[in-house]
Amino acid sequence: MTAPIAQLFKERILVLDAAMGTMIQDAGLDEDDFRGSRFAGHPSDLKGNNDLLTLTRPDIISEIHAGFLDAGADIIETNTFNSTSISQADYGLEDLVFDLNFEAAKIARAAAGAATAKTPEKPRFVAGALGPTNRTASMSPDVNDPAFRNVTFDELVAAYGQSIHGLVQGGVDLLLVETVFDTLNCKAALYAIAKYFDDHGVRIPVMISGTITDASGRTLSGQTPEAFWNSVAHARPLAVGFNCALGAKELRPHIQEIAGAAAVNISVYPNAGLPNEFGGYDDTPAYMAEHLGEFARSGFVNMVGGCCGTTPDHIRAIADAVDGIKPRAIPEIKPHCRLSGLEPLNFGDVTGFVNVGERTNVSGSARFAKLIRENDFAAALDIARNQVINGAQVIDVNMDDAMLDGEDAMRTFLNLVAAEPDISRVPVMIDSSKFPIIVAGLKCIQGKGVVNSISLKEGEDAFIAQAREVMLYGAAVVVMAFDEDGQADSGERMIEICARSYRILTETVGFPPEDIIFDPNVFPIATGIEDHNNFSRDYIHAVAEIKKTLPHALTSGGVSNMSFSFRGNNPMREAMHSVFLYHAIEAGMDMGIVNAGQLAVYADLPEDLRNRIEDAVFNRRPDATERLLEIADKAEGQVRESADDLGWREGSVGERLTHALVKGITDFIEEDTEEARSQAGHPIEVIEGPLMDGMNVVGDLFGSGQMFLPQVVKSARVMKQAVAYLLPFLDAEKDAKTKGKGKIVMATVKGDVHDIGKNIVGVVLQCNNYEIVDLGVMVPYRDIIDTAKRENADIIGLSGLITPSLDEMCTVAAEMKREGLSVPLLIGGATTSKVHTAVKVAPNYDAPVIHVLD
Ligand code: THG
Repeated sequence: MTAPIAQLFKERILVLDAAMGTMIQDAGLDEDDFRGSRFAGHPSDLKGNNDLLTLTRPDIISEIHAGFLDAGADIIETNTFNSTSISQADYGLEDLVFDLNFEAAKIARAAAGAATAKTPEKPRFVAGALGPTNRTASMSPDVNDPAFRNVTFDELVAAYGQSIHGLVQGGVDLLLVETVFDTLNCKAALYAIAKYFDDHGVRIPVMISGTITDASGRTLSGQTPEAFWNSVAHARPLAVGFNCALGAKELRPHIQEIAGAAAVNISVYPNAGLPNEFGGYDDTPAYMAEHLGEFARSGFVNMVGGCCGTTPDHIRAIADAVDGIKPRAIPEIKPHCRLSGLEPLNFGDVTGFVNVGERTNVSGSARFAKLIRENDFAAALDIARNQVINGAQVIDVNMDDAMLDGEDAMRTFLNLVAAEPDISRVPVMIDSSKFPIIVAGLKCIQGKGVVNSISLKEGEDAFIAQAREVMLYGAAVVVMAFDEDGQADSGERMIEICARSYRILTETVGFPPEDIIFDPNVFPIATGIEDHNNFSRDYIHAVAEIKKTLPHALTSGGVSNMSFSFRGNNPMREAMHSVFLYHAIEAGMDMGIVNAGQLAVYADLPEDLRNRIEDAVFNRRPDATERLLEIADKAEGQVRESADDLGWREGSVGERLTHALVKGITDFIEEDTEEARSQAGHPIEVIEGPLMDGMNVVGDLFGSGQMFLPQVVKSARVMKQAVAYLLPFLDAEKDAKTKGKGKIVMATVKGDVHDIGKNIVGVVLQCNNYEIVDLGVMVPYRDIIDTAKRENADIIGLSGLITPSLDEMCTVAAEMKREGLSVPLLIGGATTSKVHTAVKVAPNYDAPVIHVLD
């Protein structure tokens, strides 16, 4: 049955109430009001404990509710923002938690009932407010100990559980987890809610509201709006959005971002502006209503209201402003796996292969194991950081070692990772064969991570129980092809076990299919044991079959396993990985655990070596293993050739530059660039000629799946160094010229950090006498538009490498139109295309929108 409130959301934009705190402050109460007779003898001060008024001055709380309802609120919030044992501990009142929540719900219920009775055509609802508490689960309060936490996930779950019990018993219509500073606190609340619903056989709608704390556009714990959504979407809330901290105007881009990502109702209840010097709030009802009215007309919102500094007058004006405007239509968003660290990682149609860094694994890296055993966490973090720098899009963390307390090591390491934004940017894959270690890890990550792994090895009951638990934390899951009879070692068994797991997960557990990642088992080949010869072939075949028959499920595997028999011969192993990956990705492999810093380029492998590896991967001839062994030593040399042997130095300067770009070699880049420059008429010709030619080769190899992101990152570094070398020459030339041809504002759009292409374009344009204002990376549209206006720009150029940037470019275009700009808009970057520019970007803007290649 659809809850009545869910039905109402389809009909109109709903209005939430305003800030209880502001109203209580205005009532000018003193210590005695807070104490009442019940707490007259309480040992500590109670003034300021607003939630206590529920028990001591219910008349005031009831009156405030009535004021909001009278102003037009459809939903009022219970006076329970701080009614958790954690927050009440400040006053020594943690034993009151049930009463506070229960009574607050009853007061609100009575007020809402009275209002509904007066106007039955406008039913009113009560939202049970669950505040963030005054502690954060993913940040350390101690600067000297970043792994320290003053509240744990379990403590939060227990505390929220008590509050939820009181609220539900008191009769709230829905629960609102609000003012979320730290998504891990929120995930604990969502866990407690789901558990409560299961244990008590009840189910009421849940709404979630995060807080963007400042101009960074992130939550206090560092997540972007979309990453926040990905972390909480598993609760399937009736609505999600933002409240508090910012005013309506400042919240606009963040609401817009989450509205674009979430296929649920969107809510917003801002403060009455940013606090002034006296801590007061200045946005008037008319001003706030104007902005929220505009949100409604722009199709961003389904529910509006007010937070700090807002009053019944604000609500009245807001209700008026949205009256009669159609609620935002819930967009259709394809079911793709959507992970997050501080930033989102969405598997879409075009994201391509995702590589997971394997190095933070005590059983997969002797060095990492040693560091963890010796408690050298700083150096262990460097390993994680290097993987991300080298292009790992997820990091696999494994602490399975007989000599370690795995749970403790997992907790410490993940808590430390959380304090490093350049690592925690990416999602975490929690890798363990011991479920308690996995759970310990899940309690430490605010993002949406991946559990690696569960399987049917202990039977269906354990599998189902573990899958249910994973779902409560909102993680995706790797399922190994493993059942009661052992690990699948034939293509048939791989497919059969994955299909059975899929059925149980989707039908019995209700696990979202897009969050299931199958690992059919990557085993070593060329071991000399005949039974092993089909392992890679079977894996590749199983991947193709899974992609074909199990809708939305993803596939993965531990790539380095397949080359174990060549341990010690890294060049050989890298060559094998590259051949294996090339074919597995072609078959549909979505992600793989790899050494992101060490991937050979398929197209670059010596042909003989590549053929022999292919023979082994596909078990194409009985002597395939022998023929690999035959050249193993030579392969080491053959492959090393590209690294050590300087044969490639014999080629033309263009060939050398291309080789350096494809291989990511910086050793000779300045010398070669200088040679090219001395031959060219103008230094810009080096960029436009040989360097661009080389990058085009990289682009083609990437496009055809023969190079991977980590390698492209290396190529980009080489390019950057070459351009940096040329810059002084370019500057010297430029100074000699006269006044510019025009001014171009350029930026990599919000959500994207890639700028090497854009920087090169900037250099080329400057050399052609354009004045460039480069705003850098991750630039919000506000800054782009403001700068273009201030600088009187002739053109705006947007750049981006990753798929989400495409949507952001549409947003920038629409905002440019809204702001009345009329300068041409250039669209460039790897994922952009002529078609997307024409079909998706251009319709948002009236002046010319032009797709540019380089
Ligand atoms: N499937 C899933 N998870 C997995 C695997 C899998 N997790 C672990 C593993 N397999 C993937 N990770 C690694 C990590 C390292 C190596 C192999 C797989 C590796 N390490 C070098 C070695 O052992 O020779 C270590 C060298 C060193 O000490 O640095 O090969 O299949 N779901």
